[in-house]
Amino acid sequence: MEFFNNIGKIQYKGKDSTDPLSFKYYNPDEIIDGKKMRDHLKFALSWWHTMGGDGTDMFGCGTTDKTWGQSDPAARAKAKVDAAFEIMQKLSIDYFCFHDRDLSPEYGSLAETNAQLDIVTDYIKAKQAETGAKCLWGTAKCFDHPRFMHGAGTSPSADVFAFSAAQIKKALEATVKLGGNGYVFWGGREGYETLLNTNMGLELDNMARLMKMAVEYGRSIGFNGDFYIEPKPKEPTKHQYDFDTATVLGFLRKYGLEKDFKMNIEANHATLAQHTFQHELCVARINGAFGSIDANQGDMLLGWDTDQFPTNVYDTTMCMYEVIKAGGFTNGGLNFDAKARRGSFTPEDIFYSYIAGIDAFALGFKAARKLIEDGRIDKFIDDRYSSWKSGIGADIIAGKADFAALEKYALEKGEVTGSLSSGRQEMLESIVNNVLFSL
Ligand code: XUL
Ligand code: CO
Repeated sequence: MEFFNNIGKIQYKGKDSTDPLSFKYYNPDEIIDGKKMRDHLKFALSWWHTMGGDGTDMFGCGTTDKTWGQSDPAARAKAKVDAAFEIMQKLSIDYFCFHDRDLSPEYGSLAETNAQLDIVTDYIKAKQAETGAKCLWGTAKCFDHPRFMHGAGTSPSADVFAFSAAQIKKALEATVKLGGNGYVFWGGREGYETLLNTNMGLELDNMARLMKMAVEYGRSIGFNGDFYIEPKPKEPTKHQYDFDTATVLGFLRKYGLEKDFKMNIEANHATLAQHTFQHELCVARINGAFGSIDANQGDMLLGWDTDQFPTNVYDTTMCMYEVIKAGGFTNGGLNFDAKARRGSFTPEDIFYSYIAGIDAFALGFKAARKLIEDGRIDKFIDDRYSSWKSGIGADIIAGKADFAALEKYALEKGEVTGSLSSGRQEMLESIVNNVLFSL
């Protein structure tokens, strides 16, 4: 059955096209640097927002029908698969990401829930064989059901911890079954509201225990991909443990998890942590922890996780600049953890919003490549640090200068003002505009 029969396969029509149902910048099969654009960008559909998100918010019910014509949960789960594969195929999206419960809901018992999930993953696996669609990553929804009200791995209840472990075990199996190259831990309710009722030390130790078990089990069933942590500073809890990339790196290193885990950086989470998206990507990159991206954007005037489709080309450019500097995606990709606004409620809006996000990243990719090719920014940075290449700078880096030697140097030198140069921020920002607007 076709769900979107008034929409055909979205074609690349170039930047002069005014057809809203066409790509202006994303030409999936265009070869750039010996690789198709689709393989550079590795776009993924998010099963939760796209297949399940109906516009419900805390002030009102859904505005769009995501029942896919079925009232029975098992039949709906199957219809969702059909609709998801149709959307991916029509938008030339090669990957999808899922929470276990997005694919198939909870039933009466964990055993029944698992058995129903198997039926759905069998069905997806068959559709993958037919279409070639791939799984970017999977995860477990250990934050929705009331049992997770105080967290999953960080719950004060050992029973909840055990239940979470069982759920993650199954979600890992589903990820491996669907060929996923990533498995995500997003903190969900792993955080706290008040220290008056919280043993933070035990909660963090337990979170690490859960992750260690996931790594051991995952590797034992043939999961060779990356585990990811997705940092987020707040929402739903006041203080999420995985605040930002730097915090998460400290956690991973304390518990010896840094070899198996990389970052899944989400744009809107970065801005909630008062960082730019690029900052989070850069921290991940320089620590060898860059993994994957949840592509979206927030609204600076709102300050919560609005998960909007990304359209800000300046941000997508600086994002792709970091991705290129990190050597491109390996196991990761660009997952649209994004939803159309509640008022954008028709089936076409799914397509308009993905086209907007995809084109914004295609443009960002092209702009980032030009920025690097142009070379002015890189050369400026290189020159700015030239004092580290010879003389006292080279001695410091080589470990040849201690405090006594540096004091002698400074005393002989007197003042340093003469060797300071301008940071030229405004000039550099104007170079970025120059590159962006001459694409
Ligand atoms: C929540 C969020 C999640 C994760 C997966 O803010 O981003 O959807 O990406 O659990
Ligand atoms: Co996310």
